[in-house]
Amino acid sequence: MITDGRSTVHPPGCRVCGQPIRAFFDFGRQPVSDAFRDPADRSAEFHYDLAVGACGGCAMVQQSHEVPRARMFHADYPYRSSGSALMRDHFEAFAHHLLDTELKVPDPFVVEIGSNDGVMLRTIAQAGVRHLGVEPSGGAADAARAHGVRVLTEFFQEDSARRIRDEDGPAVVIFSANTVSHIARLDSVFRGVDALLAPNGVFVVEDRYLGDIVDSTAFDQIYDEHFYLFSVESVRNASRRFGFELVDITRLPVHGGTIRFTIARAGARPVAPAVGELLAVERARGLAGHRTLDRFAERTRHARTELVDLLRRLRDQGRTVVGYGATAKSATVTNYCGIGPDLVPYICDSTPAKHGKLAPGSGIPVRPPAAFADPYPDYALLFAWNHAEEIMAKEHRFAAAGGRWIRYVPRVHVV
Ligand code: JHZ
Ligand code: SAH
Ligand code: ZN
Repeated sequence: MITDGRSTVHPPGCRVCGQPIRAFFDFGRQPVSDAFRDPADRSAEFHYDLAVGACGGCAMVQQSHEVPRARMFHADYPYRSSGSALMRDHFEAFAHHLLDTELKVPDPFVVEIGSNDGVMLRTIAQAGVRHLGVEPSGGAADAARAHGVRVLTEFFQEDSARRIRDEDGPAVVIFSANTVSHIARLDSVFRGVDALLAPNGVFVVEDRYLGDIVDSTAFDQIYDEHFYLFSVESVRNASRRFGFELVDITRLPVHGGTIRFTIARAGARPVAPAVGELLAVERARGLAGHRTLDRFAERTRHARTELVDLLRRLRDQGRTVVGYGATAKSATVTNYCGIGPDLVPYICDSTPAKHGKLAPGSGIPVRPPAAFADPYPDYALLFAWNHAEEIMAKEHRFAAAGGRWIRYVPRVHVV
């Protein structure tokens, strides 16, 4: 491992199995995606090289440079899962599902890795079930505590997991959504799960699905926090390496295409047919192969050209364009496409911690949603495309007033 003072560079080998990686895309220098800056902050902005490749041995798609985790996840980490009604409903439904199934045992104990503001665990807490969130970002952890959720403000890793096992006993469910892909040290995660999980317990992991990212050319799902992009093949291989088995999968529509992976100790549970079925589809299409990923890279370059051409044309015609949703994903779009305040003068977003700040790299100011109608722009560039339904319903007056939405997933188009 070499530290160049800006980011950590690893020898060209898979972070899971050590085999060679085939690079398929390099987005160039990128900022930390959730590092919204104070306009008065004159310090140099941290940048790193955002490049992705696929392992020839275990099929894991991963980044070649790792941003130190403390730069991403800290007391001021701004993302709050509960900012979306869709995600609140999604996790509440899943909590009820757990309460009705895995948690119907005497004195169950549930652990969540990356519990954020308690969007899932608040339902578990209300049901009076023993639980613990493990969440390094202090502000998010405090927000969960305000909802009656018990939280440990730490990174989940082998040693914290062992401590939890010693103090609280084994967990029948370890759940983690949109977090395991953020942890480069998967070995430490699996060893921690091994230490903490009950013999017949389940480790349930929800994350973006590589197949959906490729199919919809959702290149903006690639940014610092998403160190890995998971497939059935790569998660099955990683699980096996650490004495576990992928026993079930469920595809879900949230965040533009998610999979819920259910992982158990090897031999503890039967493997559902869905695993082999999607694995066969991945192999038949060569999901982690160079043809598929090179075509994805080509479509990504094409999307950049189309989007920048559209924004320049609109500017030259005197049309106004405002961004909607200061997502982490948007950092890749703005910085890879070179979109700054000249093309998109501000972004409206409902997260209070982002208001009055500048989006990372691009320096585009973030304003509250009230600024959107004051006055309406001619066009709105929907960075939070995964929340399109919720946002378009909230902002229905914009379209009624003649406003148009610009989308870039699955292709650049105006709605
Ligand atoms: P959203 C983050 O990604 C980071 P982001 C992380 N890496 C990840 O994987 C996912 O979350 C889970 C705003 N908004 O969900 C709020 C409105 O303004 O696409 C958010 O800033 N009005 C952990 O940031 C953003 O949009 C609304 O009505 O890409 C949405 O962020 C709604 C619903 C949202 O995640
Ligand atoms: N589960 C929520 C939150 C996702 S945001 C949801 O799906 O919406 C990712 C969260 O993981 C952040 O709150 C971040 O602080 C946390 N996180 C990052 N690394 C972690 C680690 N090693 N252990 C536990 N949480 C971690
Ligand atoms: Zn590998």
